[in-house]
Amino acid sequence: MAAVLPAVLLAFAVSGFAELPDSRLPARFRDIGGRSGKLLAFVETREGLAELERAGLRVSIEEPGVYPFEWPAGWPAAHTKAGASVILLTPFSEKRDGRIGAYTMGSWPNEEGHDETTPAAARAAAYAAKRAVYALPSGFIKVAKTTAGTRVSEHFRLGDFLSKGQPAVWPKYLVLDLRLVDKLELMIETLRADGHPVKGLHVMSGFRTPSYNARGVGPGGRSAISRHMYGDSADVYPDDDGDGRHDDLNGDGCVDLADARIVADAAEKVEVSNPSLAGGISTYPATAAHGPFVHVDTRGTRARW
Ligand SMILES: [Ca+2]
Ligand SMILES: [Ca+2]
Repeated sequence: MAAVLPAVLLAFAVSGFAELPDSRLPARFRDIGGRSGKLLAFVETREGLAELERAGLRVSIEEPGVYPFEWPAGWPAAHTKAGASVILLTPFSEKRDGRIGAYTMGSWPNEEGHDETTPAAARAAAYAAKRAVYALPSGFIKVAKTTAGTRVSEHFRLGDFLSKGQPAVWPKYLVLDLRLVDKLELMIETLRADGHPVKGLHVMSGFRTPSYNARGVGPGGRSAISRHMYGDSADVYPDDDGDGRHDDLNGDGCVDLADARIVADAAEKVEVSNPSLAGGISTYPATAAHGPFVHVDTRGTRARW
């Protein structure tokens, strides 16, 4: 049974917008839209919402989930986005024995009680334990069938980033760093500016649950400590012609790494202009299973392989 989503009203408890308390708002909230200006969602923990309330906003969200966002009257037009959403994360602690409800998540290699005992998992755990960028997610975006189509930015929806697997299980749970979405939006913009008027980028793989990722770990396969489990990675390609493979961007009649390099170059340019979105960029050739694609992430430091 599809429940009607309650509208959310964030209203200033203070009077007069002449002195809009922008400066009292947490920085992430003042940065609406991200670097691209195209983000359409806020992802908050319960503590984050409490912080907004302390800044003078009234928030009427009780349950974790995805809600339409109503802009307070008087909010500067430059900040407002039609169709934006506010997302309250499901706390990480809701995951028990590797599951949240009927959804299987597994456990992160650096999570206490991780049950993998392979040498690869042990090495991954040791590596991640020393690095803050591998901190466990603060929570999960609960995605119902009815909210999978929710836009997180101009060109991307929540459903684009869901882990593969468990097709019949709803709700699903997602880890998604909006800085990744911001980077993808800037890549689209850059490709267009460079003479490749792509409609968007297809996300071949976004978030991977640790249990899904673990199935592909091995020589030539996935990393045991893949950034995809931390929600800031996507494997993408432009697919305006909808054939399920990378488009022939350079128009030479074949689809290969040269086309993927055009997308990777766009990501490089985005990083030069936006150091805060630095991370991994790599092109991958076609195999029997898929066409060429580009991996991008926003791990915070430059990585190439
Ligand atoms: Ca194509
Ligand atoms: Ca080509």
